[in-house]
Amino acid sequence: HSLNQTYKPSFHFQPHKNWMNDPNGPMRYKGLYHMFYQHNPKGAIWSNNSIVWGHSISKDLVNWLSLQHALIPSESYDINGCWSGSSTLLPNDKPKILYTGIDINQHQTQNLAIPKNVSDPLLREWIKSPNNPLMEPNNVNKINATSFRDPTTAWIGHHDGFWRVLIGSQKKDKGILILFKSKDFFNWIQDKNPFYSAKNTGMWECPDFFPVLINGSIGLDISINNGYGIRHVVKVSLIDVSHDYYFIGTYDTIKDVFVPDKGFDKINNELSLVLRYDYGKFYASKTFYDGEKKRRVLWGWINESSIQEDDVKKGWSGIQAIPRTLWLHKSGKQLIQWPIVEIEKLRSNHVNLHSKVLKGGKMLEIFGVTAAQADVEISFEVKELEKAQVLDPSWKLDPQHLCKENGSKVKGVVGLGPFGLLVLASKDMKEYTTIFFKVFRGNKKHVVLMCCDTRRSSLNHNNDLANYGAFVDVDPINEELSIRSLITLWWRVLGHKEKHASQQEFIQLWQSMIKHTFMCSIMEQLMLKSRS
Ligand code: DQQ
Repeated sequence: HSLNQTYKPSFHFQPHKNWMNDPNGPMRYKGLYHMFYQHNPKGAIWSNNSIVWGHSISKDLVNWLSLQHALIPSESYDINGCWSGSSTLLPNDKPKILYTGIDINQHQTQNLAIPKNVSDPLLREWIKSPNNPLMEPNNVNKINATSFRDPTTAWIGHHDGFWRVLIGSQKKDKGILILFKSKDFFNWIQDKNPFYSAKNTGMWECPDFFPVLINGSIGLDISINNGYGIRHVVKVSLIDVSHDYYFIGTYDTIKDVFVPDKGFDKINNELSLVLRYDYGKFYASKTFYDGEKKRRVLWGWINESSIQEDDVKKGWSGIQAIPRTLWLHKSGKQLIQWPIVEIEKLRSNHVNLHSKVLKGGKMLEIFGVTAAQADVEISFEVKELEKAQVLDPSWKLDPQHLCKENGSKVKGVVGLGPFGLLVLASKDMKEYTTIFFKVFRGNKKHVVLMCCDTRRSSLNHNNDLANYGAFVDVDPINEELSIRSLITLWWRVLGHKEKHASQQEFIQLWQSMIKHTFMCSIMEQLMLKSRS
């Protein structure tokens, strides 16, 4: 039963119905992509005792076939939920899942599951190890029993042959990554030093750890860890602020610790200086290495913008962001991301708008986009850059805040900006989503601000109508400012009485910018638009 494309967004991964959150254990196995996810099969909202691992497979990361659940709560160590985790491909293509179980006492334990039949490329059935739980909080290790979860993909240390895995945790207000080692994947020993930790950050959820090439965009298997020419990335999801932060640094294979580069060590005192994968809604993300295509692919969860009552009415909640290929920029200072190329095969009817001059306060309509999905590419060449306002140092430099100033003003352009797109504007202009740039003059070069304002995205003010922004490192003197925006317009007839059913439109925007150089920021959010 493949997904009925009429009723599902073509761009985004989601289950047939009900609640979904974190991506879990993504991998490629015997020519198929596997995607697991946190799922409540009983309803469209979160459940504190019935979360399972949903499971789907795909040949291309675009079209998905949904399978039976891979893991469901069944044993004393996971009876209150099968929470997030990762998969590891052991030598000779032996997949294993490590996941967090919520036990009868609501304690968090780490457990192993293996395929019942490795010759089934669909890996439909998973068996929980009789040795479970493999890692658990106790009086000796003094691990916080309710802050001990989300194992990473495991990697092997080539000098000692031991497997290693990281578990997210917290000690007082300090986020920590606990390292466990094992010779056989069953018996795991806790390392005395945390792999990495930082003060004032709270619990670190869904950690991710992987190598990146210093020079080039191809991906690397996690077990490549002592080669020349690689750096390492640690990602943590901060529960208090619901964002995913990453650090680039060195993996010291002897001490078994991660040492962030200068500039990435700011998390202790200034979170806003640490880079995020995404400046919109994007959480609990996880990468995997796609050995076939030699790339590292990033998945992340986008939570709903509607309120729970509406989620229950519509029968589902949560989507996964478009998978992105991810690599290190040649500067070594940030990661670059771009939607997987496969998504481009969904493009069919081209609508072209030739170069036009956009005057201050004027709007241009793009006619002819009638599809339910659109993949929009647009670029702006900015004239008269010298007229850009100077970025006054006394202004608060929080980009989200700067986006708010004048952000909602579509007309009345002052200096350079805002200019950009009004997406899915209704005829009466009562609803639209604004994606725009503003250009300022900085000390040495121009400062480009990229914003997404959803305050007018819906007339239903119960929705989260947030405002997003980030600075993007491009130089408008030498290059155009470009945006790619993936738009899903999805409606589904609600309720049983079709005649009286209301229609809802769902818009999901993917936007980013790249132009020969930096991939600078990505914002992605789900917006709910309702029409009577
Ligand atoms: N979601 C899972 C946890 C994880 C959290 C539970 C992050 O394992 O820490 O569904 O969204």
